[in-house]
Amino acid sequence: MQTSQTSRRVACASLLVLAAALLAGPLSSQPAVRYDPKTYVRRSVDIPMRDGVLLHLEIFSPPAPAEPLPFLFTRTPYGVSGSAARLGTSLKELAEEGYHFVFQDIRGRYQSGGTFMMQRPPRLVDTRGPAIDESTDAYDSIEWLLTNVPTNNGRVGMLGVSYDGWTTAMAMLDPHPALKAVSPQASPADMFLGDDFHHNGAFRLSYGLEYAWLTEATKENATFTADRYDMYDWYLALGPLSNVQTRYLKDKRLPTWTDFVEHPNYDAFWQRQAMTPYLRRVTVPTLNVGGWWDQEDFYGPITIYRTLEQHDRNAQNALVVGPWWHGGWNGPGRSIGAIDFGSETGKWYREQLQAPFFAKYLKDRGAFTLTEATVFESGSNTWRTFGAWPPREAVTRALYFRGDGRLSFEAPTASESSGVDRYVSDPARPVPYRKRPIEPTYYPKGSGWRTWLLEDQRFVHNRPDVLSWETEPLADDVVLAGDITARLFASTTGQDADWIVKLIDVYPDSVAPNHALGGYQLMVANEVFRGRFRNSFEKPEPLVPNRVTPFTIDLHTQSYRFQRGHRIMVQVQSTWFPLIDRNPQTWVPNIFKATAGDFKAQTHSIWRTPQYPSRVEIQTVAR
Ligand code: PG9
Repeated sequence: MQTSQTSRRVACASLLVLAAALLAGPLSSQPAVRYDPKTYVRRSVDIPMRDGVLLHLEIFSPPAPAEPLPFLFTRTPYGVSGSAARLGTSLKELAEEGYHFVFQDIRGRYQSGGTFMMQRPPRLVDTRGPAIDESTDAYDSIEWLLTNVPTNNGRVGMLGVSYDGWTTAMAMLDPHPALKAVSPQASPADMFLGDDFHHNGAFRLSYGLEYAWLTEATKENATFTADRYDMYDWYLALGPLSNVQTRYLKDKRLPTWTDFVEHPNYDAFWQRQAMTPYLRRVTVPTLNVGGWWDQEDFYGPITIYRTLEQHDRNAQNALVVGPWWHGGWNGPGRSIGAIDFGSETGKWYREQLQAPFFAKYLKDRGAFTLTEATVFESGSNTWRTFGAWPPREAVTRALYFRGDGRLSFEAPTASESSGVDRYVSDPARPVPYRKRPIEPTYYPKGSGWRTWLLEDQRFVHNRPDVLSWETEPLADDVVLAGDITARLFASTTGQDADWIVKLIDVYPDSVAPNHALGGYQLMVANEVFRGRFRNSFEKPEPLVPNRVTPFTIDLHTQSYRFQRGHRIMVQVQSTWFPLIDRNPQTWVPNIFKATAGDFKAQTHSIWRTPQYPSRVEIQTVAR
């Protein structure tokens, strides 16, 4: 509580700060006062939303701010109890600058009232009261903050990672007028096409089930447990997806699991939850943040950036992507697993981009200008900036699959008119997506989940059901900067198949000074495509057995320098277990309801002829 003496001191200090700010011009580069994160004072409060539901807030403010401060607001389903510690770690740069930090439990989670709904679609009418969604909850909370928290400057910024990034994006759709800047970080955009729960219609089994359990088994995060350590074995023993309810969940209902089962295609349920239809204008300056090796939501931040970009008349929409796992920018960001990126990229981002971004838009402070695209180029391990992403100057080059496992910038010649490579994909012996044993996604601590995208792919190289094509050692650097697209011509003896394509940097046999990296196969881009969706995600169709069929697979985007002496490799396989559920490879209308007998081994063929030139296209820049 403030005494009248401290109020007078604050008022005097505020006048001095104002005078200093006027003398220094509108954008002075140094904060006038530094705040100590350890001294922030906490206040807990439950505040009413427009439908009367109470949401829980924790507010942290400097004890006697020297000036009216803006708010930084995060809305989360994961509980606000750890928020205080963040002021001294991931939010340290901002806390030193001085903000009112506000953390809120969203509806139905932890200490908030109401009902949790996984990614509540915007403005779904609640028949029992006025329409609410995450956007209105953000709006109502901001309204309350402005009138109930003293010494605020009337401006609010929002930020958060993943679900908290998504609630940030929801708040910007129809923003409160005081919302002046947002940073949605690793926000999902579409759970059927590219984020946590499915990729191109292929179900992310281990993530989907374990996350539904985490958030829906109880009101607070629940630990997913299994009676085996290696989840590869556990999921295989569980059998078809129809056994999840009967053998694991039993009488327990997880609404999200039921939704997976009832919505196997891209129907209205997934479409109304997807973000892009709602992104019709850039409402406030927006710093989109993503990680090149984000194991959960990479499609989301890139898609949100690109969709907003089409409406960005005032250059207020920007992109930052670094060498990070999901949320890795909140840590040091120096390395992932065996791969060292040469500097503390997370710290750099927080100091050089995040803190100046909010200082500019919430405090009119600093000389920061919003750069369109700031991307970390791994390989050379340098930050680069571009006026557009992908860069306007990028050119597309194709890496063709050739005979004898070769990969080449030259297309197949007439003498290769029968070129094909085949493998048997057996759902009973799926390829593990990461090295076994595979721990559950989040627990125990130290699970390989965060780092798996950077694992050495030699653990599956030369398996009979994993095909590889590889270039000669590169004579010059190849600088990937932009999009990557696989164009496969494939056939199968079955009626459905998954195609997993991985673009890989193969290190030279000997690497100095870190000899252990010799021959390392580092995945630079990857994706899965479920064949039944090749013509439509809404209306799947069986594949015609043995008919060569084109598949276009978006491997997303990267900034990566394949260095001279390295090789480029592409691997293709049809299982990635238990990350992706097994495709029965026979026709069933709903794989969630398939029986054990529906799963059959099939022979898949990847064609590499002048007529069917399977390839991976990459966008490159000269240097
Ligand atoms: N990737 C998580 C998530 C976000 C949104 C919906 C479902 C899951 C997360 O880390 O929050």
